[in-house]
Amino acid sequence: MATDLIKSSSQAQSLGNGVPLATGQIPSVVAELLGAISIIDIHTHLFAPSFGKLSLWGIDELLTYHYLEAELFRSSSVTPEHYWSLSKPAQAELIWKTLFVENTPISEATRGVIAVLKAFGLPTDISALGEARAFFQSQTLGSHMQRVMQLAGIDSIIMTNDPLDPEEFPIWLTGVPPHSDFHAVLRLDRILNTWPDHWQAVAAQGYAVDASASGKSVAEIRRFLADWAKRMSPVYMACSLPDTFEFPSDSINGLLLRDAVLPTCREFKLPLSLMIGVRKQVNPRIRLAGDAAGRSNLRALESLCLAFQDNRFLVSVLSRENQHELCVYARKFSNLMPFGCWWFLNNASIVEEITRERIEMLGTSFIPQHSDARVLEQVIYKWANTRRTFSPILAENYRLLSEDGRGVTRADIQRDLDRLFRSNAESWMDLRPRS
Ligand code: RAT
Ligand code: ZN
Repeated sequence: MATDLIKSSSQAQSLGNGVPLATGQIPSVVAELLGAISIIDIHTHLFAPSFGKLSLWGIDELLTYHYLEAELFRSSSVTPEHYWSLSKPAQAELIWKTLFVENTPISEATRGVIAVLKAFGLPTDISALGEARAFFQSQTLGSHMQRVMQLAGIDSIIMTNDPLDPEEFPIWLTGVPPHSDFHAVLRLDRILNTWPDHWQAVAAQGYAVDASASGKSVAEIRRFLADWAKRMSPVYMACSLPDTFEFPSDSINGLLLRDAVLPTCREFKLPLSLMIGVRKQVNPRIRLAGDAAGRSNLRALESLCLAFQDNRFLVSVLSRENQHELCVYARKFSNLMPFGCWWFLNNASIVEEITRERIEMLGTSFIPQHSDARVLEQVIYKWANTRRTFSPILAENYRLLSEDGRGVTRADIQRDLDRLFRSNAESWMDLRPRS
C-alpha cells in the first residue's frame, strides 16, 4: 500500500502533476483537462431508448426545439396556430428556412444546431437539411447514443420522469429495464403546482385523494410517492416552481411539500431539486415556448433549508437577479447545492457572470451546469459551450491564486474539475447502476 502510494506520487511528479504550473501554462492545462473529463449531466429531458418515442433525436427534433420555436415567431409572420397545424417535418423546414437560410444563425440555440451538424461532419450551409435528414435516418439509436455521449464528453444522463404524464407512466407500469447511463428523477410539478387539475390522475392510479388534498389525501400522496420511488429508483425528486413561490404557506403546494414530499425524500434519502422562478404560459399560444422568468423571494428557500436540515436541496433559480442571493444562502446552509445555469440563463454572457460569482463565493462546492437537453444531440453543443465558457474563468481564478502565492498543479486542477463536474453530484445522488 505504502509502496503504491510512493509509486503513484512519483508517477504524478514525473507527469508534472505535483509541480506548480507557470501562469502561462494554466489556460492550456485547464482546457486540456476540462476537455478530457467525463461529465455527469444532472438534469435533462432525455429518455433511455426503452422509452420509445419519448426519446427524441435527429434533425427534425433539433429544429423544432421550443427555444427555436420562440425565435421562429420573431422572424416569421407565420401564426402559432398555423405552425401547430403543420407536420413535424414541415415545422422543421419552416424553422430551417426562417432562422438558418433567411437569417444568420447567431443566437445560442441556432448556433447549437450548426455545431451539431459540424460535429457529425455534415454540411452547415443552406442546403444542409436534406443531407442531415439522410444521415440521421441511417443511424440506429443505441450506437448513435453512444457516439453522441462520447462527442459530448458525458457518461451519465439524468432524466426527468413524470409519474402523471399520460404517455410516460404506462411505460413505467410495464417495467423499464435499467440502463447503465440513464438515471431517473421523480418529477412532481403536476402534484405540487397544479393539484386541482391532476388529483384525479392520482386517484385513477388507486390512491384515495381529493381535490383539496384534505383528510387522508396527504397520507395517500405519501404512499403514491413511495410507490413511485420504489418503481423508478430516482436519484432525486424535482419540481419547478413559480416566481411567486412561498414557504411556509397554507396553500396545497406548501402543505404537500411539508407533509408529503419532504418526509418521503427523507425516508428514501433523496435530495429535492427545486427550480425556482418560472412563469408558466405567459403566452399560451406558443405552447412550450410560452413560459417566462420572474424574480423570486428566496426567503422561501431560507425557510426550507433552515426548517428541514435533514433534507438536501439542489437548487437552480431562473432569474438573473436571484443568483447572488442563492450563493449567499449556499454559504449559510450546507444542505443547499446550487446547480446549473437554467434555460434563459444558459447563454455565455450570463453563464460567465454566474460562474464567476459562484467560484468566488463557493469555491468548488457547487454543480456548474446541466444541459437541460430535450433532444439527444443537444448535449454535444451544450456541453461544448459549457467547456468553452468555463475554461477561461477557471484559468483566471488559478492565475489569481498563483499571483497571490499558491502555485497550482495539474493535480489541483484535476481534483477541482472532478469535484465540480462529477463528485459533487455523486455525493448527493446515488448513481450506482440499479438492478
Ligand atoms: O429548459 C427547458 O426546456 C424548459 O422548458 C423546462 O423544461 C425546464 O428546464 C424544466 O425542467 O422545467
Ligand atoms: Zn428542465
